[in-house]
Amino acid sequence: MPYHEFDCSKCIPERKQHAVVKGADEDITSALPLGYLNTIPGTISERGCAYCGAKHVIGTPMKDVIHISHGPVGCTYDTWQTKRYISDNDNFQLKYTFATDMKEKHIVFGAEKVLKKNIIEAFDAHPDIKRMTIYQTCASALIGDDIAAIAQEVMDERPEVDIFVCNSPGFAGPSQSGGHHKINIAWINQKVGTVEPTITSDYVINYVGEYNIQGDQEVMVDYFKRMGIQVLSTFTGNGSYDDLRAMHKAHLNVLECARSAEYICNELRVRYGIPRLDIDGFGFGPLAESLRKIGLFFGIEDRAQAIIDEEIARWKPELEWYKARLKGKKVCLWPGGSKLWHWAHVIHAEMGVEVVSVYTKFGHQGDMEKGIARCEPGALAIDDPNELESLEAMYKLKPDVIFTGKRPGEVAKKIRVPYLNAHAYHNGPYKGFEGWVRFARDIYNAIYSPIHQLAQLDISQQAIPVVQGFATAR
Ligand code: CFM
Repeated sequence: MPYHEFDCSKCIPERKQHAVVKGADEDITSALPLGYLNTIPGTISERGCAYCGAKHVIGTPMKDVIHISHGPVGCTYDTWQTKRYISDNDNFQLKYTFATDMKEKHIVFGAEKVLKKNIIEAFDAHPDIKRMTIYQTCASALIGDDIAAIAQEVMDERPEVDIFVCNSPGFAGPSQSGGHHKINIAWINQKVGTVEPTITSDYVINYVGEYNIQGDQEVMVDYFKRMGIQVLSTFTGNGSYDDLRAMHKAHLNVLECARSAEYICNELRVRYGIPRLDIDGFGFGPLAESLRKIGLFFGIEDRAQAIIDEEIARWKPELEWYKARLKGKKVCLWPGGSKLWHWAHVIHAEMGVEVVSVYTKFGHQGDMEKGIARCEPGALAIDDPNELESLEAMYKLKPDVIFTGKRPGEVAKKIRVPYLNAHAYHNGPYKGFEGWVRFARDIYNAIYSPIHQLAQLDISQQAIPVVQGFATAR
């Protein structure tokens, strides 16, 4: 059923179809908001752009690479260090950011020369790094600089270096999701198959759609290694550029975030015959099932089961301690894409936390469908939300905590609703058995922190008219 009371839909009637409440006996599809469309003009969307999706979600977690943006400095600077994709390469990929710093004169006369100068300067400044990715931005795309030709010139002059070019300007899609697609396809077209790996196991995987947020990748890779599996590459968290050129030699693609990386898995299946296995590293149940599935594929279920038994025996009592204290608490689960369905059911099942709302900034309809299917009737689903809608939802639903990003999170704090960072985490990793307990601990700390008494946290005392006043004042 549509969420008719939304003030925002009074100003922008089209928004009505983007916010829907799951009814008691409706089939799921009738409770689906519209999704993955261009943002409606007049709403202030929380989405990122296609450049950001390509560079900051997928490209830059690669650890042994100089990542350059060919564009004005703001594209690079304003997106620098907004994520926490750590690496075991002394976090080189997080410490530095590179831009060609295009100015007005470059827009008029072209910026290919300045690009080449920057590529060479960057390599010379970091003599140990021989790999580079270059990202087109709106500015360099509009003037038509031929980045691939410049990259080839440098590779011809310096045979020891290798450069990947990603043409995904900000306008290449309605959101960051357009950029995910573009870089997936660009990587397989340009780089996969250009390095031959050393195979050391009978069980060889690529771990795909995993970005090592606060160490997620390292936790999961540890399980795979304990099963005797060789992880040829990780696309792309803590991933190495040359390992990712060898993806074509894996026996199996183990896919974590399908929203951002199913494209390359599907292409690896078509071009190289490598099967795709979707897994889920969040929550004891889904993770155990995932390890079993991988074990089953290779005929090593016993190894998977041994790890599951050991880890659950070790961590379950702690999870139960938190569950007893979190039971019945209400959360708005407001991430960007696939975390909405990775988390919805398992937060409820394993921590007792009730999901009263899901939203996705850029997820496709399938993501929302899976998310809503995993919520109880009455849950509010919002596609491509804006600040006003989030505020109204918090006043009406009165959640105990919300899981979202920094910007909407700060808005929540202003009305004294505690928030956890669903993107970069608070004290992650959150994947793995241990990680899931860390997540429960962060939720517990968010809800029970004594700071809320000092700040007189009581959303039930705060009236909705504040939001309506907000709307009318505009
Ligand atoms: Fe996949 Fe991600 Fe997500 Fe995503 Fe993202 Fe992210 Fe996210 Mo922030 S790749 S869709 S574009 S799981 S950056 S690591 S947390 S919005 S829900």
